[in-house]
Amino acid sequence: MSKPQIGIIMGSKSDLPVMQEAIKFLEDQEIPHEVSIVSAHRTPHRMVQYAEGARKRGIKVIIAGAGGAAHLPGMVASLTTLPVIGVPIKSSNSIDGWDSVLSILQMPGGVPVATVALDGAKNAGILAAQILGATDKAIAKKLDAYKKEMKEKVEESAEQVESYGYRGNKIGFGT
Ligand code: RP5
Repeated sequence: MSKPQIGIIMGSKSDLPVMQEAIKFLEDQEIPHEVSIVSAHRTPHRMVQYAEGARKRGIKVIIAGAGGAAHLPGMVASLTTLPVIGVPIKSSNSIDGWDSVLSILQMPGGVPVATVALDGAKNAGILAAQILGATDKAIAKKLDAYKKEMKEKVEESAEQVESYGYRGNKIGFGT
C-alpha cells in the first residue's frame, strides 16, 4: 500500500476492538492508512508530536478514538488544521458512553471535531474516505461502488422479506 493518507489513533490499546471497524473499512477499500496509540493524558508530548507532524508526513485526515474523559480528538484538532473525526468509545472508564460522546462533541467554536456515533468507528472510516474522495477520483469511485453494494443488499433483503409472505401491507412502489 502507498503512503498513508489517513491517520487512525486511539487513546489506548483497549480501544482497538472498536477502532478495528474503521481500519477494516479502509483495508477493504485499499485506502492507505496508518494506525497508532496516542494518549492525550498518558503521552501528551507524543500527542503534540503526532498532531503537529501529521500533515508533513502526508496525512490528510485524522481519525481519533477515545473513551471516558475523551480529550484526544479535541486536543489533536487544536494542534492541526487537518480535519479530525472523533470516535467516542464506551470504555472501561466510561459511565455510560455519554461522557465520551459529550467530551468529543461539545467543542468550543473555532476547533471543530466531526463526531460520529458512540463506537461508530466504521462511519469514521467512511467519512475519512469521503473527505479524500472529494478530490481523489479513484477513492470516489470506490465509495460509489460501496454505496451501490449497500443499496443492493437492502433491496435483496426487501425481496426476501416480501417473499416470506409478509404481504399484508406490501409496500408496492407504483402499485
Ligand atoms: C481513554 O481511557 C482511552 O481512550 C480508553 O478509551 C480509556 C481506557 O483506557 P485503558 O485504561 O483501557 O488503557 O483515555
